[in-house]
Amino acid sequence: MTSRRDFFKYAGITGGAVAASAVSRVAMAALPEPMIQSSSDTMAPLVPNSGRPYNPVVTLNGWTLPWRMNQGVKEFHLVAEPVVREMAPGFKAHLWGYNGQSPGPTIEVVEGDRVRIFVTNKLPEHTSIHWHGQRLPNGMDGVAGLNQPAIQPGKTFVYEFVARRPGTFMYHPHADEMTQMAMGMMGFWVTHPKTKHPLIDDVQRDFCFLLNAFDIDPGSYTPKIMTMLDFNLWSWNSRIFPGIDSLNVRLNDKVRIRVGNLTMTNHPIHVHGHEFTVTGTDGGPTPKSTRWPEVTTDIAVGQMRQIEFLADEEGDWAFHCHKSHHTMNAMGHNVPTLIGVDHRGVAKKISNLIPDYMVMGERGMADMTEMEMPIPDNTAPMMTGEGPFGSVEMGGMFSVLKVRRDQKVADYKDPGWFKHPEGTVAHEYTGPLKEPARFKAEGGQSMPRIQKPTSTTEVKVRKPSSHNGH
Ligand SMILES: [Cu+2]
Repeated sequence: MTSRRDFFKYAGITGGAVAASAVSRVAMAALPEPMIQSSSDTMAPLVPNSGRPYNPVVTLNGWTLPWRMNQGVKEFHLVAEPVVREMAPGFKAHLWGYNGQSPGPTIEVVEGDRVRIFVTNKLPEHTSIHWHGQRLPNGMDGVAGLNQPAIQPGKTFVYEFVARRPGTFMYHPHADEMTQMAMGMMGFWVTHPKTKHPLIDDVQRDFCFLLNAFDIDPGSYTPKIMTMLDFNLWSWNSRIFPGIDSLNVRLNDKVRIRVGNLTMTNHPIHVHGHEFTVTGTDGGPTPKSTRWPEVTTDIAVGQMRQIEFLADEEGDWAFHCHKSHHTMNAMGHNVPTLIGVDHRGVAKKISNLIPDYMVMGERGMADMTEMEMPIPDNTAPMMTGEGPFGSVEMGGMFSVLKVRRDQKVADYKDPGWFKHPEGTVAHEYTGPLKEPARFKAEGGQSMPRIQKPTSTTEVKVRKPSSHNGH
């Protein structure tokens, strides 16, 4: 892999926008040079330097694939290959993806563009790509066996179609799908409108990411591909909190976030401090009459949702999946609830036998974030992330929407933690505490009983054997 990377010299890829329209010297202009991304950072939006103009998206912890124009056709080159993805600092996974990363690069085109995509298969098994949601000729739909022969290892296929309708799409294999999606093969696709569209508003910030999930045992690198539902890593673009970059916007920006779900369960995606509307699905922009305010929207398996809101409240706002076990990282979850159980004495005895033994959960699980428990190498902590007030106690599908008055136009840099105005942070109360006024059975503020019970009813317990013979 290293020699191939050296060979292609991916100049200009690190730390910012990538030069578009690269033409390979070695491929004699037959194929667009495959751009490879080695970083899992959020790359700056790729402002188009050829074709129709548009306001580009920002892929969370990802990037947009440069293209070249070839006689009016936008040409892209995707390489399906094994990749190493840093899912969070200190935790790397051996996945499959496209052009160096999982997910693959975002493809951005304009409504009406003729698009040609070369797909080179460097996986050890056959693959194909399905262009989820697109209107296209049936033979370009990418279902191996049904619409085309599978792309064998070492082969390159060409897909070509016109991006007929604007909106939010994704791509993924339709060959040995369970394995290939469990390994991280997927990518985002955005088709921008050609002209002003009555149902598509201009926005100042346009983010996109895919929901995905992996089952990687603590201390190992490769996902278990036979897992159907019980995944242990819930990720956005194959990143887990605190590895997911924040969404940094300027106060009063109109913000669009596009999300696609390629996991095997639904995710109620929730934003704090603002209300949004769902303005589009993978079926296209939604009619205005169907839009209502929400703070959470459920994204079902195989669905895409586009949410929009005015970022008019300054601060660091949590943005996450509302399933609480999806904001945790790999853990053993066959753990009994031990809240209220006093372990003193027992722990000492056990630690004589097992030196690393630790007590978990007698006051809830928050203690876990403060404990220095030995964990295997290459394992993400279960709940972590240092915030300005301590541990955020989160993992998985969690990030922060940072709304700042002084964030510059089109600047996506992390502004750091929010500086709260004086007197606007919840704080400890140190004054006198009154006895809480507890409810009385009678004579309180509740409706009085109509009549006093004349007798008390007790539950009668019968032995199972006494059921016989009646
Ligand atoms: Cu979720």
